[in-house]
Amino acid sequence: MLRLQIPEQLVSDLNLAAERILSFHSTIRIFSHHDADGISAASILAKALIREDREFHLSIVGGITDDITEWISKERDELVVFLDMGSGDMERLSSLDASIIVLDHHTPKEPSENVLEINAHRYGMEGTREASGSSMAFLLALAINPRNSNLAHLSLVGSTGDRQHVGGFSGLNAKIADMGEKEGAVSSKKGLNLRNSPLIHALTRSYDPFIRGLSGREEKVRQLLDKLKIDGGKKPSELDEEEERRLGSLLILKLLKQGCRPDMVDELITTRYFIPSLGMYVSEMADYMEATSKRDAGTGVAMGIGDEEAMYRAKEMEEEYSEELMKALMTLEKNGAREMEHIQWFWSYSGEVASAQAGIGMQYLLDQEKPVFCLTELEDGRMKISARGTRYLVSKGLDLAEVCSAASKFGGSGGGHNIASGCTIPADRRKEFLRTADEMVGRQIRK
Ligand SMILES: [Mn+2]
Repeated sequence: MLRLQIPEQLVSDLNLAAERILSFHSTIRIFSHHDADGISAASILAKALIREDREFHLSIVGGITDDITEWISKERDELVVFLDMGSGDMERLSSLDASIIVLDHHTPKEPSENVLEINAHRYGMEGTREASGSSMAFLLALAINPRNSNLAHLSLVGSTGDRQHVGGFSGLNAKIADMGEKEGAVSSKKGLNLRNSPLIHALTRSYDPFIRGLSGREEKVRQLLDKLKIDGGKKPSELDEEEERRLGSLLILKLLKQGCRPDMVDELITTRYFIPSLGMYVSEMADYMEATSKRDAGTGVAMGIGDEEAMYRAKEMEEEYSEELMKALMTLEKNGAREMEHIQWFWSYSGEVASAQAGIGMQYLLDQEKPVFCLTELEDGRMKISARGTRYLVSKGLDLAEVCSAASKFGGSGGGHNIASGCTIPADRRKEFLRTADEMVGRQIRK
């Protein structure tokens, strides 16, 4: 534990949580968030508990709803752990008659005496960038048993799912990456940020980075590789230095031309973490996790725990998911977003890929001076909104968690991180909400 050099208060809170878990001899109830980070966090804790021969009941959920709190009361769950969520619902959780542990990295609200809340922000860490739900779960796993250090790769998978790898891991994530390398759970090397499949496929299916006029278009990719005299059957890791340089410089040029910010362009050639035991990159596994979060979260957890068959199923899900996402991104590439004074927004027609479409669109396709709001209509008359900014906009004062929290004024609810946040509102309040968001962002960025 101390090998990681984390604040003493955090160590003692983690030890307290670990003690509560290890001294509890009935079924532990776990709820985790249904995204790549939440599923990775769940796999880490599940694996740690399996190793201790403990019983648990795990659910992957979208958020803490009344159904969940009622369920906990009805089932008389005595020990409940929330992963990658909970800090936004402290009031609701503190009224429950159970021992509750929250491991989170979202912007915290008021603390509660009844809940053991271990939130990265409360220990001087920048939870948006330096620590994910998975890093917090990994710390707990270490407190449960130091041998869980060999799960470090899952922690990095979760952090990557929350896009904390952009610009290189920092803070707690960097410490975990170091530990993972020492343990042999990961190895790192600088290289092109593409999937490790034949270049024709890797470039055609590349959405992060999304390269205008190239991503999603196999014929264009072929032409480009012919021009560069590079064999499209080679994987990125098989390129010699000269080929990598030739391809890399051309892609960098394209990204600059399409208006990407330099920090995003730098991401094209970056430190890549490989998981030797699984034969895949951390970023690939994060993509698999993301796909399972949309299709079958149980498969993601099983993959995280180490089920080989689940890994194949997750790979299939990722193929389908990335195809859907590519279509959505190409639509955004063609149509762009609608501009307001301080924000931009667009409709997404696929709820499954909407948040990824917003995040990637923001980074590679849209106006870099305004955050984007992506709107999806839900079946029940409500509307889901995903808001995404950039680090550059956050450095100018943008706080999308504050903006999305304003959904409560319109009969909705929301919150999240300064750079990425979400909310749901009644569909008929859309215009009012967007107007309010536009004003709020204008005020934040002017400050
Ligand atoms: Mn998270």
